Amino acid sequence: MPADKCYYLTSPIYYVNDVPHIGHAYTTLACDVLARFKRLDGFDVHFLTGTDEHGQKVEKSAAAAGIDPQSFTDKVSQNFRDLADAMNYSHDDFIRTTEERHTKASQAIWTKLKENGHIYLGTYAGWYAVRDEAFYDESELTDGEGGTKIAPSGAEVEWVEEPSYFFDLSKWQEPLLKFYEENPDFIAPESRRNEVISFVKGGLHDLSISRTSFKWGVPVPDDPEHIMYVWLDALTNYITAVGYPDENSQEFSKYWPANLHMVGKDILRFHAVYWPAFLMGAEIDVHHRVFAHGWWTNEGQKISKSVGNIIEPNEIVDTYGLDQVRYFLLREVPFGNDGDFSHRAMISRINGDLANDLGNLCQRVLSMVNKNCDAKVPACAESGLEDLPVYGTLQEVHALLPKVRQHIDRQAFHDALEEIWRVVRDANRTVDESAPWALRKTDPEAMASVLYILIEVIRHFAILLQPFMPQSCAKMLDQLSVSEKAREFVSLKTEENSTPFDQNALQPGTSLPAPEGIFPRFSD
Ligand code: ME8
Repeated sequence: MPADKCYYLTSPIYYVNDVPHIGHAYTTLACDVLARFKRLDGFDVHFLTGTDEHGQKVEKSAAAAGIDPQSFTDKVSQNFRDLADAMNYSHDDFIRTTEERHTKASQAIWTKLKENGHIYLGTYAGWYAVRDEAFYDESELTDGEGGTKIAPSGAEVEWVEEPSYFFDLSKWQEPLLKFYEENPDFIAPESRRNEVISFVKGGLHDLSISRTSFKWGVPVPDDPEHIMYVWLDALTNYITAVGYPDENSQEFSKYWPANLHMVGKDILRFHAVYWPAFLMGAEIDVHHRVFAHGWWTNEGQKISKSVGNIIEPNEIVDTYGLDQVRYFLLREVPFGNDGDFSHRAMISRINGDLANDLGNLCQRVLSMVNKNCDAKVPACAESGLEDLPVYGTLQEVHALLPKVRQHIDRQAFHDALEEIWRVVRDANRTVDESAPWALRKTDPEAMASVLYILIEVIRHFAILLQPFMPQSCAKMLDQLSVSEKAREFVSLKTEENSTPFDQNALQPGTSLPAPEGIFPRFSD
């Protein structure tokens, strides 16, 4: 497969000590939709997710739970695997930073940076927030209660003073700015790109990349009293998973540099400043793009364990249905912006977009076919179709894939869905206009043609929407008797002026199962 037909994308690896909530589910969901889309579009996809298991924060949580860190991480990492199952993610690999392959890769990148002269030994004295596993400048802090100091993220910081290895980040200001300039799509959305550029223009300090005050992490090669800074360890997961340090391996050559690191806005700096600098320092190609999406709140409030308002993905999936939740999360908020989760908004999407628009279209068209066409794909006239109102909808549906592809390539999931829904609504309007139920007596052949075109339209929606709602679309495609191998995007017609008749179009005379509602209304 040529390299431009390979697609490697990653979610963040999550801190194991958190209870997985809707925010974690969201980032990996966006990756899942993208991965499924690319696979259906003929790409060789590698989709990575996993857990970040080292560092002081995890060590503290294990101590609080009264168990050793390894047993602790074994146990809690499972919560994120369970989340992946519950959300129906299609990842190809789930990495844990406590795996042997990862220790090897982390030590290898360290050694390479050292050999290249980018690491030196010194003493760190400054502010550190264990919650964020991040260092802060005095100037970034505000005063908290009882004389405490608070980082911009809200985390409390502590004063740290200890021997430490440093990475010469200050030397990377110019190379990074040049890289951003030459790669205008590297950071998205645009507003985030501007933030990163002005941060880098403000000057970079060398970065402390080892600690001696705790033990839970990857030991520094040749100086095991030092533990690698958890972010250097964590970021390296993206190359571990494709075979680093074996840069000649098939996996590495095929998939690296990654096409996309998907992250939340809180960790953009690590992915758009530190990680490219580490990669450049180790003479490894830099990833193509980082997308930093926005932040979810719950009914207007920040989501946090201490506030006690965590939205557990399992609970909302049980209440509303898996595909309904997947649809809602990517439709409700323009991807990149902050968003607010509210039950009212969820119900409105389920009853409006899913039940009234798409569900109703499928249900009424398939019921008419079942009743009036002997439960078989009806025959369609080969000419004179242009005069039917549904013909315009068919042409629109044929033009959808290239438009949706463009939106997906910008990670504009909401625009992709809106583009499809514009045609779903149009299809419902043309069903009313064509009134196939009235044609039954007056012109049964025209009725058959109208219904044929409408089920072709539905076939296109079902194929296109699979990345977002895999289970529901599989049901829709089963109801149209579409074979497994005819569910990829090559089976779609994509020319505006084409008629439905090609080898992948539904074959008249094919038996169809009795239709069943797929998108029920939600009532309290
Ligand atoms: O930062 N809204 O892990 P983490 C949207 N281990 N997204 C949210 C969210 C919210 N309210 N809350 C969390 C780490 N997220 C590091 C990452 S990567 C090499 C290491 C999502 O468990 C969002 O993607 O704190 C955010 O970036 C991520 O969870 C942080 O997860």
